[in-house]
Amino acid sequence: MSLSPSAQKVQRTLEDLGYDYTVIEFEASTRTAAEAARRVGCEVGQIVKSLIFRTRESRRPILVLTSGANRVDEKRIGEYVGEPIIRAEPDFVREVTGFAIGGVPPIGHARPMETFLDEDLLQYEVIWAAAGTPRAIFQLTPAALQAMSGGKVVRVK
Ligand code: 5CA
Repeated sequence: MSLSPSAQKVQRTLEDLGYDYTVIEFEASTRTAAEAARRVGCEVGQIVKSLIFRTRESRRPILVLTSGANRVDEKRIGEYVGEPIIRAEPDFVREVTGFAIGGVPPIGHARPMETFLDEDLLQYEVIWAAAGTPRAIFQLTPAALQAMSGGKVVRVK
C-alpha cells in the first residue's frame, strides 16, 4: 500500500511526534465528514474537521478542530481570539497549512497556529482526522489530538 506524497508527509509527522497511528488512503473520497464517516463506519461526529479561519484585520491563521457534527460559530471563536474571524480563502489555507482544502490534517502545518479543539470530540473513544489528501485519514484518540495539536478545549458551536 503506497501513500500519496501529502499523506506520507502526515504519516511521517505522526512518527516524528512518537505516535504509531497509521494513515489509510482510500480509493474513494473522504473529502467531507459525511464521506469519511461512511468510509470507516463511524458517526459523523467522530470525524475531525480541521478548519482554517483568519482574523479579519491582522490576517492571523486560526485552526479550529471541530466535530463533524458541529458547525463553528465564528462569532464565538472571534471572542476567544479577541478579534473578528472569517473563513480562510483556499489559497490562504494552502499557504498556512501546506495542504489543500478537503485534506487538511490537524498537525504538520507549514505555520504554527492558535488552535481550538471542540469539546464535543472528547466524548468519543476514538475519532478520525484527515491525513493530507481528500482520500486519506487516520484514527486517533481525543486525548492524543489534544496533545499533538496543543488545542485549547472550548465550545465551538
Ligand atoms: N477530509 C474531510 C474529513 S476529515 C475534511 O477535510 N473535512 S473538513 O471539514 O476538514 O474540510 C472541508 C472543509 O473545508 C469544509 O467543511 C469547509 O468548511 C471548508 N471549505 C470547503 N470549501 C471551501 C472554500 N471554498 N473556502 C473555504 N473553506 C472551504
